[in-house]
Amino acid sequence: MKGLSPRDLAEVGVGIVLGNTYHLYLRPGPEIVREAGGLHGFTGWRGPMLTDSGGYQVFSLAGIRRLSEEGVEFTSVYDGSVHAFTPELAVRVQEALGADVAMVLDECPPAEADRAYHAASLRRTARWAARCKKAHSRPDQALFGIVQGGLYPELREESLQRTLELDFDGYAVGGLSVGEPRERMLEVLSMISPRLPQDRPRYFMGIGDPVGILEVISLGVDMFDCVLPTRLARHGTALTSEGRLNLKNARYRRDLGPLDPECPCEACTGFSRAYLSHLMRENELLGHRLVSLHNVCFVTRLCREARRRILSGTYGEWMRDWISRYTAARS
Ligand code: PRF
Ligand code: ZN
Repeated sequence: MKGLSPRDLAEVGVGIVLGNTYHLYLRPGPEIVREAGGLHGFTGWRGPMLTDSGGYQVFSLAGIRRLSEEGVEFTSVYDGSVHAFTPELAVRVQEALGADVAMVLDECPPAEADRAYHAASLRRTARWAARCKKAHSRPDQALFGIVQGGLYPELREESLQRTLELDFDGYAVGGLSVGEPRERMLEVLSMISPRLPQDRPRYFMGIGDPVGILEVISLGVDMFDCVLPTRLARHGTALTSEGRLNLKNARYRRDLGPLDPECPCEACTGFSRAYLSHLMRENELLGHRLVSLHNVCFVTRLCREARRRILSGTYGEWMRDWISRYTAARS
């Protein structure tokens, strides 16, 4: 987590941390992590961890690449060196990293890919998923499958069936939140989600804005991940119950009130908006850290409240009110 220590994360109640196979494979390399006792030993975060397979990063970050039945060849974002991932290697690396949950190697096709591309891609992803499952050997690590198929209901259906057949410990929905309209995303999710087994976690890959989080939860999603809370923070944007607040805005330069009066985090209880605004304008590390801590605290509290509302049977109503407050224009 950029800028935050395991103690920070524990303090705001974070439940799980994600690591990226792509980045950790390139630097520092899986052997160094394994020798340190896996990601838990290496990072000092003792709570649950998940690693994404590297599939998404290869397709979203890499320059030149070659895609074949065997796997995917890509260039490092760090030094341009050429590497290749196969399903077997993605599993071997994730076993060395030692997170509690590993993901299959998949292809997340670009938003503009056509139907024929998606059809061929999801079938290859399904064959890769079978190879991942076969290669996976750590009984103390869960392995999740990933449903692809773009925005095509019949392709999602095919991907869903092929993924379910392989019997994973949990199921992710990939290939969404890649630039398509929200309604389309929710339509596809609402068709997949009810068909996923009740007793396995459902993971929506790559969503982190508060409204999106609440919407996918309403469709049965249990887990999600995104860099958004910390990335926004480094640009001076705080998440609050009344929407996004840009601390670099001139109106906060003399605002001695707390960032978010409802938030118990260190940024909100120990500092004023004026000081945080100053830190952000000066690009100070402390500003990045405090706003990152706040945004992670905000999302974590939101999820805790969502869980409470689900249990008390008031989720739908609460979500509608919450979203209208969050999206009403800041005065
Ligand atoms: N696949 C993997 N990781 C992902 C995605 C995916 O499709 C997405 C798509 N939103 C985010 N992260 N492996
Ligand atoms: Zn806060």
